[in-house]
Amino acid sequence: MKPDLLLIGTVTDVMMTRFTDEFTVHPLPAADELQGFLDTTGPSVVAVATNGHNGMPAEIMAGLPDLKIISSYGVGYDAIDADAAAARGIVVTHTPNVLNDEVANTAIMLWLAVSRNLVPNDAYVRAGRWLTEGNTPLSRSVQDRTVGILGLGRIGQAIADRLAMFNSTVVYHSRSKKDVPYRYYGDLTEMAAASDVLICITPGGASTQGIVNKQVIEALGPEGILINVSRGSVVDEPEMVKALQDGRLCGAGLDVFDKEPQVPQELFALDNVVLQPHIGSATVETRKAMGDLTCDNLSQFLKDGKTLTPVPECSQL
Ligand code: NAP
Ligand code: 8YV
Repeated sequence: MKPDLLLIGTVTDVMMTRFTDEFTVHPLPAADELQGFLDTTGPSVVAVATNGHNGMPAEIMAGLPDLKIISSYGVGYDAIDADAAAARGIVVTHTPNVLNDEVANTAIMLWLAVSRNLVPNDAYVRAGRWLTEGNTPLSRSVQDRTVGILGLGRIGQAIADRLAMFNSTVVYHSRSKKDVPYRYYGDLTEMAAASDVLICITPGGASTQGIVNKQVIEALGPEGILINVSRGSVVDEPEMVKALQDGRLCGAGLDVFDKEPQVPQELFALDNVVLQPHIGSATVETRKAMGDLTCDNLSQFLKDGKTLTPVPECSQL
C-alpha cells in the first residue's frame, strides 16, 4: 500500500510520475466534495504537495490529522502557516536557491524594459508609427544608477551580482545588516529617497504587508522606478497605482499583484508599467529544478524521515 498524498494545484507530468511512483495521489476535490473527502480519506493522508500560490488552506490542514509533510513547489511559503505546521510536527519544505538566477534575471529584465520603454516602443513599430511619425522619445539609461534592494537574501544577492554589469551603486534594506560591500539602510524610506530604482524581493506575509507604502513611494519619487518580483502584498497597490497615474512615480515593472490573477485595471492604460503574470521563475529549466526538489523532499522523507530543504520554522523537526 502506497501512502496517500493530497495534491493541491497543478504539476508537471514529470512531477506527477514521481508522485504516483511513491504515493496514491488524490487531487484536491471540488469545494462541494471537500468535506466528504476529508471525512473519508483525510485521516490517511500523510503528505501534501502544493505550491506558492495555492499554499495550504488552514481548514484543509485541520482535516488531515496524520499529515507529516507539506512539500511546496516554490521558495515563498507565505500561503502556508509554517508555525502552525511545526507546532503539529508537520515539516514544510520549499525550493530555495534553484530559482535564484531566474528570478534575478526577471527583475533585471523588468527594470530594462521599463527604463528603455521596451513595450511601448515595440507597439510603436508594430503599429507602423515609426514610418509615419519618426523616432520615439529618448528613454532613460540603466547605467550608473543607485539601485535599492528590499530584501538582500538569496535572490536579492543574485540581483546585486547582476547589477555590477550596469555599474550600479547597490544599497539595501532588510531586517538585519549583512557582511556585504553595499550600504545598509535600516530605514526603507531613506533608502528609497537615495535610490533611482527600488527592487522588492522579500517574502510576503504579515511582516512585509504594505511596507512599500505611500511614504516610500513618494521618497522614490517622480524619477524613480519600482520593480516588484516579491509578492503583491509587499506594495500598497492603490497608492502605487495613484502615484503612477499622477507622475509621482516614473514607472513600475510588476511580476506580482495583491489579488492574483486580478490586476488593477487602471494599470492597463499606463505606458510606464510592464506587467507580467507571476513568471519570475517560469522557465522550463528552472521549473524542472523546482519540480525535482519538490519531489526529492518527499522521496527523502519516505526514505528516512528527513528532508532536503525544510523552511526555517521546521528545521528542527
Ligand atoms: P530569502 O533568502 O529568505 O531572503 C529574504 C530577504 O528578505 C532577506 O534579506 C530578509 O532579511 C528580507 N526580509 C524578510 N522580512 C523582511 C522584513 N519584514 N523587512 C525587510 N526585509 C525583510 O528569500 P529568497 O529566496 O531570496 O526569496 C525571497 C522572496 O521572493 C520569496 O519569499 C518570494 O516571496 C519571492 N519570490 C518571487 C518569485 C516570483 O516568481 N516573482 C519567485 C521566487 C521568489 P533578513 O535576512 O534580514 O531576515
Ligand atoms: C512560483 C514563486 O510562481 O517560488 C516562489 O516563491 O513565487 C514562484 O517561483 C510559485 O511559487 C510556483 O508555484
